[in-house]
Amino acid sequence: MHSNFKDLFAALWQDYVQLTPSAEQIHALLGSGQQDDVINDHIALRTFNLDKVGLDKLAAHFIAVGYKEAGEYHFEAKKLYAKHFEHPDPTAPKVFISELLVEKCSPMLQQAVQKLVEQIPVEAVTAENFIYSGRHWNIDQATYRLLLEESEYAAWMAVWGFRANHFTVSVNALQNFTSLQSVNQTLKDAGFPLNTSGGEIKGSADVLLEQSSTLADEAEVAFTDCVLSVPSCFYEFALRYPTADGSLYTGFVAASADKIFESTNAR
Ligand code: OOG
Ligand code: NI
Repeated sequence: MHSNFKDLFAALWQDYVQLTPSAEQIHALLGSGQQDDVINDHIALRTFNLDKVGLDKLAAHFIAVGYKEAGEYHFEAKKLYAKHFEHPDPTAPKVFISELLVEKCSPMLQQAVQKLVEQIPVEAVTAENFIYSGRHWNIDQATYRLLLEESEYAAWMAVWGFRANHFTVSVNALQNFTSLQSVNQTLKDAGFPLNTSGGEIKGSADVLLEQSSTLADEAEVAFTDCVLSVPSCFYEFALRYPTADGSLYTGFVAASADKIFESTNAR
């Protein structure tokens, strides 16, 4: 396990940018260049709710560096459950971890996912690098396509495994932008396609959180029988509003998160 959150996030970022070259370009585009004003609001990870690798197994790596559970979320249609975690140090990014409720899926999906998870060595799950270790299994194209028909989330997990599926820029901390609209316009002008599911901006001042995200980059993946280009990871942008006591809202909004998940759908 890492000894502090900074080391952990540095390792997660290094893994993430390898699959998400647009993130480094966008980081440079939004930053003022005068100071390091591109701050991470949160990151997100995904998993399957099987005992070996459930949400709590991923969370343990964050709890070990001081994170505490701070909220939970249900996504009935997508068959997902999620929790978010916060750290006493306000400069630590929040962490959103979701899991696919495998038992609610078809027997075909259950079998396919069990076959993948069986291939993970038990000790891998508690190893220091687990949450940026990617996948620990082989998969063929036919299995990927079967999963994709039923659950985009399952198919993404089957290809990419354990790693940050996005980082999120805190729009509040940016020097050159004050609105999410202006961030989005700058991204579109520079040619980065946005996730438009539920509108470009999810949420509002009323729910104390506005979010937008790019559509995931595409990266080449080696299946056992071919190489395909598939959606990898995306970049998100969050603007938080103050609560009654004046401090910024720190939670997530399920209706918005439901649409953010779709940032890894095929273009
Ligand atoms: C997480 C989607 C939810 C948010 O900020 O609401 C989310 C995911 O795509 O795994 O990140
Ligand atoms: Ni997010």
